[in-house]
Amino acid sequence: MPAAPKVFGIILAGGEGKRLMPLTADRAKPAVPFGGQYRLIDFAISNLINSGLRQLVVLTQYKSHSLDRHISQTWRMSPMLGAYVASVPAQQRLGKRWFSGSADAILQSMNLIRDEKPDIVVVIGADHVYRMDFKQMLDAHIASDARATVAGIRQPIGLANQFGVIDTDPEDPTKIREFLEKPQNPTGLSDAPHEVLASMGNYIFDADALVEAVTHDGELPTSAHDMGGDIVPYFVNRGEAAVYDFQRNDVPGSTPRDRSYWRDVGTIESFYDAHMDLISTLPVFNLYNNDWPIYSQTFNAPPAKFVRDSVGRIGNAIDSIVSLGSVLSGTHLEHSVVGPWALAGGGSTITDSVLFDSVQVGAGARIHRAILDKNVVLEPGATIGVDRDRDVARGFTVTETGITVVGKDVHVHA
Ligand code: ADQ
Repeated sequence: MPAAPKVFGIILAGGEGKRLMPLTADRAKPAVPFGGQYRLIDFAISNLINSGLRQLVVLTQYKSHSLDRHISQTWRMSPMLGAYVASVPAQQRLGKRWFSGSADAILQSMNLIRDEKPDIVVVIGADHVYRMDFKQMLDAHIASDARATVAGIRQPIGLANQFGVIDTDPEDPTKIREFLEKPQNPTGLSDAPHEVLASMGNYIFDADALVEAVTHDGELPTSAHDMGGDIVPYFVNRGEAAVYDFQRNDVPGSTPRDRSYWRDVGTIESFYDAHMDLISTLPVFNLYNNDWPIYSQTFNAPPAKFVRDSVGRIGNAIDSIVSLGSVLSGTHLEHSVVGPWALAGGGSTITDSVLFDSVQVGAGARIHRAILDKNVVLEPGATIGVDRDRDVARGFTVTETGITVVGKDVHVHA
């Protein structure tokens, strides 16, 4: 490995995100808005840019229009300086088929690796909320003799069936002895039986080893061509896989509370909970850490404004984030995240909720424990999240824990 290896980043952004429906009805999961002004993919890209990577491709496939637009508008870098974030759609380079899995997405994009000739390839997912200094993981990978390194984090054993579960070698705890993708009956850790070591879906490979692995995998008719299900086990079986302990990672400016914060926001519940993490008084995930900025699209919008309504009613706002362009008139806003360009009328109440861009809340309307997608309009006096049965009867998604989700462009009658 050269003293200053050339590192290339691949962001896998082609997943459907079925469990986030209806928020993914019209957009790829990495393009789902988060925290008012961000999209989920901004966390992955910000982490890589802050870690010093400058050549990044985003592999897209499913409903990628809004994701492509976001990447081209947000992540312009100078190709003249050799720095770029390029969105690469599935191109059917190996015949008339879309990507059949995340490893196939890499196989079909092999021309990018050939063109750049990197020494190391970082492959990460695009649908987690976290801060991570990949430089620290790169240093660990280079210092080891592994050809593949998987980032790992402890998670409750009850969630093991959503993750790849890592079993390390007792003699050398950096070495992966066994890797089971989404096991039904996992064994807990010896020092913490109620936890497993989960793969974060972030990998570092020696470039030649990755090319070999995905090429070999592409020839196997029975493979699902999945990074977690097939490529990681390939390296584990050859004794060439290491684990990088994310809990060791420490980005500048993090606090003891948000250090090692990582959330898989694959379900409505976890997506909602991650929003609530942003707005607690001492945030569990701190958006105000300028030492490790999370970048997003900058757009021209006036500051958020809080005024009384036309008949002089006074509103208030607490424990909330309100994005640019929003005007709240005589609204009671509590424990909520409000996206750009919201308009809320007199006497309206918004509590424990998440609003994407351009939501309009009529006078006297009430929103509680709900997620409202872009352009949702509530007529004056309309309610969401107040009567579960009525929400279900109106065709809205209501989760087991009672979060109501209203899809894009829906007009909610009183
Ligand atoms: P999952 O998230 O279930 O588990 P997957 O659905 O393959 O795995 O998604 C991983 C990433 O790849 C996502 O960013 C997704 O958008 C992207 N992706 C999926 N299919 C793709 C395709 N055809 N083309 C391009 N991109 C695609 C994975 C690992 C587990 C690990 C969890 C951590 O398999 O081992 O524990 O991530 O969340």
